[in-house]
Parts: sequence; structure tokens; C-alpha cells
Amino acid sequence: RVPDDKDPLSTVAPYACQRRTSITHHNAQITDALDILAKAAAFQGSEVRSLAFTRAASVLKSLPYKLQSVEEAKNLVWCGGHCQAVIQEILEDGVCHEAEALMTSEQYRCMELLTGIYGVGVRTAERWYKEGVRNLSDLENPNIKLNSDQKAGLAHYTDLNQPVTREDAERVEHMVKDTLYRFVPDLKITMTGGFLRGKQQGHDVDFLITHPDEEALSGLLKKAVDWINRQGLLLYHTMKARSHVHAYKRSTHMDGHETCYAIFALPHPDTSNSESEVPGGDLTAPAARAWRAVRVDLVVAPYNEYPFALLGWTGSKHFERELRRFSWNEKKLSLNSHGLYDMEKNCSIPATSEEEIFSLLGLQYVPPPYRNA
Ligand code: DGT
Ligand code: MG
Repeated sequence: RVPDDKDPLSTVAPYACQRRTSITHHNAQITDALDILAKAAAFQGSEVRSLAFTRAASVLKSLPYKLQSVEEAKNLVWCGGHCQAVIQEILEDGVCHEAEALMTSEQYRCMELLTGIYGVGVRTAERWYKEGVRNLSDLENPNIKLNSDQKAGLAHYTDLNQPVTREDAERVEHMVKDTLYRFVPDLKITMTGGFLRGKQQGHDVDFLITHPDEEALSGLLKKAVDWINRQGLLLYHTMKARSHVHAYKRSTHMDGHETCYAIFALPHPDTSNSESEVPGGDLTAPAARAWRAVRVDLVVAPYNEYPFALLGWTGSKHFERELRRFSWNEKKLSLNSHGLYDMEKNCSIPATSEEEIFSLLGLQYVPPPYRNA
């Protein structure tokens, strides 16, 4: 079919940052299958295929109606033959056999298990898999070398693979704010990531911290972490110092903001006043403990970079990727979580809010709950 203006299907915009994508939508069964295909492709080292499935899934997540036939998908951007076959199969059989087969394959199961360890990416997991690692206990082999992140990840594996609920996140927020305000009472602290997009659970809790006076931010993370450690609530952390790499060269994956990647011992609500809460390295069964391990990211951004850092840390990952792709392809501007750069004029373009950044890019503002691309 030739798309025309009256055809609602032809109005799906090509970039995810031009669309509104809520957490809940009408085509979850199909997008679940496509997300599995995307993950499996990433596990096989095929980033391009993975991105193709992610893009198709993202388009379907933004549709305001449930697909009734594969015909309806034929006009949709990014929904090629493979995606249409998945849609057809699910509409006819209620299941995608390819996704089912992948999920139960040994490679997928192992890659899922191993990449579920904090500090383990696809490449490491793949190497271990090739070396014969099939279970977590196989990592006790002295030939397998774990770095300190991975050791901590393994030690807290069960807790860290337990979803962080919104209630957990709110208690972490209380703990983080209570700590940081001791040192600087008028800091701006924002919970970012999935929880800012309205998710009810997540894999970690992300915070962005700023203050108009840069001096107020200096040494702050270290003081905060020391304090939490003195409360016996710090299980592990790594600090990344602020780096002054040329701003426009930074990708969103590795920005130059000062960051603390931590694992906190979050006391359970009913026991937060008891004295048995100090973890002391005792990793007994979660139910027997008065706390759970939670991954927490604390990011410090200079005040003038705050809107960019907020936009960069609110996600989703695909929304971020699309924002950068749109900026570069359509506007010849380079966007990251430090700023927006005009590469031709060799200058940065300031902004004081997320709304202003969208407007500078010629995009309609998309509030965080609609960035679940
Ligand atoms: P979750 O935690 O799995 O429920 O989902 P999200 O959406 O909170 O994902 P998360 O926590 O991995 O990342 C939140 C956003 O922050 C995401 O858009 C990507 C961005 N982000 C994560 N890690 C980094 C990093 O090291 N540097 C930068 N610049 N951005 C990051
Ligand atoms: Mg997160």
C-alpha cells in the first residue's frame, strides 16, 4: 500500500524520540517476542540485527491500537519481513516459535545468567561460555578471573536479580537524600532512569545530583559514600572521577560525569530500627536477613550540564540512542549528557531545561512517562 496522510499507519514517525511510548501498550505479546529476538542477536554478537528487532519492537510499543493483521504492519517503518513473520505467527498461533526456541537454548540461558552478573557484559559472558561456563558455580574455577565488580556482582547475585520495587527505590531515595543533605542541604537531587519514566520496578536506582555552586559538589560523593559505609550500609562501590575528554566525543554510554556505582544494603522497612541490620558480609538467605542488596548509581553533573545529564539518564536506552541519531542525522548536532554541539560552527549550544533541548532540536517535548521506547 502507498502510505497517505489519512492512513494512521503512515503517521508513525521514524525516530523513537518523535513518538510517545508509554510503559503499557497494546502489542505486548509481539514486542516481548521481538525483545527476545533482539536480546538473542546481541548475545550472538550481532548488534545490527539486534537493533533492527529493537526498532521494530519500539514502533509497535508506540502504536495506539492492537494489531489485528499482519497487513496492518506492512506500512510501518522498521517492520520488515522478519518482524512481519513474527507478527503473523503470534496473531495466528499465539506464540513465536523462534523466540521460544531461543529462550530455551543453552546459549541464551547461559548468556542471560552470566550477563545478569553486575560487571559482566556480553563479551565477557561469551568468552566464559566458550570456555565452558554453564552455571555460576563454574566461576569458582581458578582459571576464570573475576574483576572486583564481578566478584561483588556474584556475591550479591540473587538480590541484584530480584527486581527493585518502587517502594525499595523510594527508601533508597530517602537514604540518599538524607545522606547528601547532611553535607549540602540545598542540593538538587533527582531520581532518574526507569523510575522517572513511571516504571514500577527496575534493575537499579539512578540519581542525578547538582548545585549552582560547583564548590558544593566537590568531594561530595566521597563524603556521602563514607557516611553510608559508616552506617554499615555500603556493600560495594566504584568511583569514576569527572573526566575532561573533549565533550563532543563522549558517547552516552561513557560520559565524563563523576559517578559512583554502588551496591547498598537496603534495610527492610519493618526492621530499619532494629540493630540486626548491619550486613557485615553475611550472605545468608534473603528472608533471614534484615536487608537486601540494591544497585545504586549516583551521578554528579555541573549545573549548566544538568538538563543534558537529566535527558541522558532518564532513558530509555533506545530513546536516548534515537535522540542522538536524530540530532546528528537530521540536525547535524551532536548530543550527549554534557551538552549539544554544533560541529560545523564548532560551538556548544546551551539549554536550561529538557524542554529547551527538545525545542532546539525541533522536536516536540516528550515527557519522561512517554520515553519508554
Ligand atoms: P532499569 O534500571 O533496568 O529499570 O532501566 P533504566 O531505564 O533505569 O536503565 P539504566 O538504569 O541502565 O539506565 C538509565 C539511563 O541512563 C539509560 O538511558 C542509559 C543511561 N545510562 C546508564 N548507564 C550510563 C552511563 O554509564 N553513562 C551514561 N551517560 N548514561 C548511562
Ligand atoms: Mg535504572
